[in-house]
Amino acid sequence: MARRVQTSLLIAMAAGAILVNRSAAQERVDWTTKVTRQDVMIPTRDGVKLHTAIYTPIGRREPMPFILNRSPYGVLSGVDAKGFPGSLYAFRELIDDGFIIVLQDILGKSRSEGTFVMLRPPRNSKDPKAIDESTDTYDTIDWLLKNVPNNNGKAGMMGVSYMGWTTVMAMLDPHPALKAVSPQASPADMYLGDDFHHNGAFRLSYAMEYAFAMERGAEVKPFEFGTPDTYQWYLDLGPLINVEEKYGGAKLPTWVDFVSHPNYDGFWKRQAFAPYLTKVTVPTLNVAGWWDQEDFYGPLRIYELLERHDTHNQNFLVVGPWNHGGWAAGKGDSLGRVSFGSETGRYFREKIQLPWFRFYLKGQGKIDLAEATTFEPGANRWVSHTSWPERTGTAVKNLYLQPGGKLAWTPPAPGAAFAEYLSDPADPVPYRKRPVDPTLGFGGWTTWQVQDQRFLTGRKDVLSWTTPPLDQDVVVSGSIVARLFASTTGTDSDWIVKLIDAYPEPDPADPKMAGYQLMVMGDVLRGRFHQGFEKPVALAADAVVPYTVDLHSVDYRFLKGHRIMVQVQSSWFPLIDRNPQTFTPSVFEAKRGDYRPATQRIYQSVRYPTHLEMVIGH
Ligand code: PG9
Repeated sequence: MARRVQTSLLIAMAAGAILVNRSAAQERVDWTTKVTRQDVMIPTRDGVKLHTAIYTPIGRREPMPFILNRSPYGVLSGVDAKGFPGSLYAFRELIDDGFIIVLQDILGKSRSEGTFVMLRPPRNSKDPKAIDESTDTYDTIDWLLKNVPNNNGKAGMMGVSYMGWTTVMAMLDPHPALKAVSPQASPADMYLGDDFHHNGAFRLSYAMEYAFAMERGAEVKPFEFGTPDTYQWYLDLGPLINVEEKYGGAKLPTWVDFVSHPNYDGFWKRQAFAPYLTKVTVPTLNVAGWWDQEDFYGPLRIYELLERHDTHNQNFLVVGPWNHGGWAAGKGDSLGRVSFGSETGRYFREKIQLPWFRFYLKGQGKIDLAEATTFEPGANRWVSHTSWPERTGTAVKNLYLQPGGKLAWTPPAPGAAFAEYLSDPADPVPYRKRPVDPTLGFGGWTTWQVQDQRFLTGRKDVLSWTTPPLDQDVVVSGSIVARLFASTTGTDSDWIVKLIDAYPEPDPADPKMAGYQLMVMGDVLRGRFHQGFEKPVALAADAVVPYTVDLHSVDYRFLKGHRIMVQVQSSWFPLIDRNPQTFTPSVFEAKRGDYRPATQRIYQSVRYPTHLEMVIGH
């Protein structure tokens, strides 16, 4: 019987931050009828033992392959009354098909021995004694092959987010039995585009709450705010130094790393995947969600890095209409108020993920997968591509900001050269509707990117430009970049650009969405880094500066009658820490008095034509 399962934070984290929408009705499974369970401590080459839970399908005679998932979140946290973890839901179809599921606590977490290091960088390969997540995985697979009865000698790996990241680590130096992997929403670069920073802007609420949750002990322990509105809490916090002075941030290695490495230095570069993904070692199914609130940059970057070396066509990409991990459980027929017309999560699990592992680990069926498969919201259909994001036969077009809050495909005619607003750090723009409940829970965080942007209507520090109602569908499909010309009266500034689908009002085709403003893509650039992320520079007050804000790639159909909207603002709080708007060598050193209002001008003139560059059409 289908019942609503109340999923706790811990279950979610154990499941790889599988953010099962609260509303998603799931079947409650009696795992005792499906799998046997064995808990073991697996020794690795340096003598450290890793806690591992092995779930073997019942009633199968044929030798079975393994699917390994390695987690920092405590694989046995959030178990049901019979002792089975909620994370098994993500493997439901694989269990039914006869795969042995292996969940492992990584080094230093939960029941495993050793010391945890956040995103431990790959070892020095010249040091024979060095270990990393890759060697731990190798040793684990070796042990499983020798000790678990009735295995077929093959292993696969999959996981979402941190477990996607441990999957990528396993690919760097794979065990010969590792035959297929699916890294899903794995971060690839924590400075440029994933959980902790975007384009040099510090993701305050996620980064702080995550560091506190992960580094105050071996088990996950969410930060206690003691207030329902964390927006107010972060505002009251004041300068970032107070995380150390008032809340003991200096005891958390990851917080210390944030403070010690405010720029894109060797620390972040060593942790990023770019230097390591120099060959495709194992067939790889990369998975991302258009509205992933944590790691959207990562999976696309991993795909791109591997693609450069994919001489045997083993590297694939799937992007669906999902939030972080939204494909891993539940139907995926909607996200927040937005409907997709079919069960996209189920489709992915049954028609893509299961056949993928069946083919590579059991030699059954065939792989009939396009190079890249994307779901196109608006049209609500899956589209196959021969490459992603750039494709032949498509045209790059510029969408220009125009005087009077208009948008057009032609450069601006003479008129008001700029539009301006006051950005005040004492009253930053909330990134989602207040109250902003804690990030690591099941509240607004999981769907904030599809929240109706009309909650900002009336704010004078959010500027909008809009096309007339479209007389035909516009498909934006590929890379998208904002070329912004802007000035500030301050000496540093954040620039946030959002591409929005403004639904018609009334909307007979979809009455519940009438007037809705759906963010299709948005991102931030910290102005100090406009010449490079390694070295911040103060902005010259009042000077018009060209900025490039990378909006990554989208595959989205703006329907006839809808309007395309672009918004620009200078804060997104507390997702991004407040830019003091006064240059200091590091934002972590900014004092209360450095946080000052600034007047921002966005240019829309013949000389300074701010525009979005996008690939139009299929
Ligand atoms: N987004 C999470 C994360 C991954 C890696 C490092 C830090 C955070 C996660 O969901 O696991």
